[in-house]
Amino acid sequence: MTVPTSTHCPYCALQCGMSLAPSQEGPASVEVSGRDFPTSRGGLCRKGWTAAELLRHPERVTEPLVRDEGGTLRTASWDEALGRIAAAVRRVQAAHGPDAVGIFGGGGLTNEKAYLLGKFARVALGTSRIDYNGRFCMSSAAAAGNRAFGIDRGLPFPLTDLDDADTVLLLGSNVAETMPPFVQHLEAARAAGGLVVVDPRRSATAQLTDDGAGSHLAPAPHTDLILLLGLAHVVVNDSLLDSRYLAERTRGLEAVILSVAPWWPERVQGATGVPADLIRATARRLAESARTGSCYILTGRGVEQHADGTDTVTAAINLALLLGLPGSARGGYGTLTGQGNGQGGREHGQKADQLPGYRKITDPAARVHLAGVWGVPEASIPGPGLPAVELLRTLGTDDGVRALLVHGANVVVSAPDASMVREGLRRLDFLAVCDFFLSETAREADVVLPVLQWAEEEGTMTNLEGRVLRRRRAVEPPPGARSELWILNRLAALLDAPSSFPTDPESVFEELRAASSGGLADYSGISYPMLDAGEEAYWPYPHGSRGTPRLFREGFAHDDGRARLVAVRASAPSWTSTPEEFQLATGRLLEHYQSGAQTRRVAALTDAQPEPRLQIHPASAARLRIEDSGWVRVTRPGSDVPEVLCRAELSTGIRPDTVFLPFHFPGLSAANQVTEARTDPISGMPEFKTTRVLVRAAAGEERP
Ligand SMILES: Nc1nc2c(c(=O)[nH]1)N[C@H]1C(S)=C(S)[C@@H](COP(=O)(O)OP(=O)(O)OC[C@H]3O[C@@H](n4cnc5c(=O)[nH]c(N)nc54)[C@H](O)[C@@H]3O)O[C@H]1N2
Ligand SMILES: Nc1nc2c(c(=O)[nH]1)N[C@H]1C(S)=C(S)[C@@H](COP(=O)(O)OP(=O)(O)OC[C@H]3O[C@@H](n4cnc5c(=O)[nH]c(N)nc54)[C@H](O)[C@@H]3O)O[C@H]1N2
Ligand code: SF4
Ligand SMILES: [Mo]
Repeated sequence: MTVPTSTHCPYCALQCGMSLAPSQEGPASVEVSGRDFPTSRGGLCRKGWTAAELLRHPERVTEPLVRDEGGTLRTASWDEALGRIAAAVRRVQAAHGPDAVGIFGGGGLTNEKAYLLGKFARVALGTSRIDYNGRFCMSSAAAAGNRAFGIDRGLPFPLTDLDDADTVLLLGSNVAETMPPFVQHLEAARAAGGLVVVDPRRSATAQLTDDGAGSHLAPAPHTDLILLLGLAHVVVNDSLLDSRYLAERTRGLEAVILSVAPWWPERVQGATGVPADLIRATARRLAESARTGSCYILTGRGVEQHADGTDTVTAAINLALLLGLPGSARGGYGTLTGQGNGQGGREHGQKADQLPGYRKITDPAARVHLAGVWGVPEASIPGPGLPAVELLRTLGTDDGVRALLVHGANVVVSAPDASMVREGLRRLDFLAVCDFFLSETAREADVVLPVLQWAEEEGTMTNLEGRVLRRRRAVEPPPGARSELWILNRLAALLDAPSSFPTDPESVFEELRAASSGGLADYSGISYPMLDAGEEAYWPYPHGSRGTPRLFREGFAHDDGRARLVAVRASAPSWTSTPEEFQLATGRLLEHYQSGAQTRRVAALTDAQPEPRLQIHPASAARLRIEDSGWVRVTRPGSDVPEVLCRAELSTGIRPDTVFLPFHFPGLSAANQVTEARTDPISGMPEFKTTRVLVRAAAGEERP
């Protein structure tokens, strides 16, 4: 009998343990089961259970495709497809310089692929223009973490530490839908009545606070910064701060005390809609738990994906520092990373400003180190490129990116102001997309290269705890598909690139170890044999050490070992809703993953959620004569972007001034048609979570 393969789910950052056994249905299929693993304890969500259906899906791309003269995609040999890419790269770079070729990567790529992609950009293409969809996901929390702690790791502690928490403040995160097996780690806090969920909607996660399990704070969208300043105000005002910790372990207290002074609870109530008494009670609960129990503050995309996301996360970290939590045994602060390799994907060089090991591309010592590992002159490594939204904005412009290679992202659906992005892609001289499905982005391409799916490849992923995991091959890939490592190797050869581009994941990992050595995200002590023997590996894991499950116990990563409290300011919101005008919040449904390129192809998931619905409060709907399941139009006033057309879902679980739309769907109902490409000035994170929109019932003739 064949032994089942131990691996992890392909989708989110929880990286639930999975076991893949050979299936009765033939050698190309596998039976999925949950496997004991600390984050998931045998649990899987519906997406995980059905992931293997995509391995032999009829719509899978299994041969290279090239666009013929008539404009249609036809199958081609690997030689022809790769030859076209190499020729286009040479042509565009000869005419417009190295930066005219760009790369857009993804946080779902294994560490090995992300590393080699970053190296390919700098060494084979000599371009600075590389960034990835993690910019849409993690960048504000990363920027805030770096600023406060000098390092950015999603959870600086194992997830199972939450099992003992009596209070958890969860801001803008809907784990009950986005990481269902995570919910078991909130049981202790719920039993103690201490789960506090902050969300403008009564989300599935907010409902976990019912029946005495905690409280739900429903601020107006985009007012979390004020709410957090208000909570800190109460902590300061009631003398609930941990003065000894603040004196010994932090800097910047005085400025933060001044910055929270103007946000007394009644004023915060006026701005956010959260009752002043609830603000006081929440702050006191947090402080009591920090003193006598175990208290965690966690953020998700709901508070991060804003034009002031970095400052909002900073305010959450400040609150945690005031209570003495980060680095203590009594709790901490963390952000919940999103994509399968959301953590590792940002550590090894596919971010515009970074080199492997979470090094700064502008740091002379980092450049010398990488030049040594890669065997290239330091001066040949380009400088920092452009963050994702800016990079996409330059597509097809005179001095912008004119040829783009996409690996693991579906920007036509998931980038803000998506119709602008589609236009940009259409202006390009050349677009190549690596994917296993003809995603909406791949449909725009001149060349599509079929790559391997998770159960067909070896590699490593770094989960939301900063723990490095092994992804393992359980089935043979379709004969026409190739690994991305092989593709990068072949393209590098066609472009006469210096250095080497190994095709075997373990060899790439060995190089990544050396490349990351001495960096913040040091993986040099981690190896495949060690992971295969079942050892736990949390970075930083320098050679000869034992890894770091808990960061900050000894000190923070700034030179003086202290954390920084950074005073942030909020302005009172100027927006008031009118009968037709709402704040549009966007987010996720349990059944679909991201742009839906994968999950919209799974019958059970699409049957459960076939289309997006605009969640709207019945009182608002009645005013606008919108019926449940009736068609609505959503527009962004003052813009000429296309409208969104979808059905309404009436629900008392949302504020009357707010509407909510999931972003997993393409075409007329794509939420990102109306979102704006406005970004956080520090992180480059787009404002996905609030857009001012007009909503109206669609007239009869407007309905599909
Ligand atoms: N089912 C599913 N699971 C996923 C994914 C998926 O696509 N589908 N994607 C994975 C990835 S990449 C990520 S990043 C994570 C994201 O995981 P989450 O952060 O949990 O997901 P979202 O639904 O984007 O946002 C969470 C909540 O933020 C709320 N929100 C919106 N605006 C605001 C606001 O202004 N303030 C506050 N406090 N809350 C607000 C929304 O109502 C929503 O309930 O999920 C991962 N898991
Ligand atoms: N309005 C709105 N928009 C959002 C968000 C939001 O909350 N609201 N959330 C944002 C967030 S947090 C994220 S993370 C982004 C994600 O947005 P996307 O970049 O659209 O993410 P996916 O749908 O996962 O796209 C991954 C694509 O790569 C393919 N793929 C998967 N694995 C691999 C691989 O190993 N190699 C290659 N070459 N291809 C692969 C998949 O088939 C799919 O087509 O969306 C962002 N967009
Ligand atoms: S919670 Fe995330 S990792 Fe776990 S099964 Fe669902 S999608 Fe996969
Ligand atoms: Mo994400």
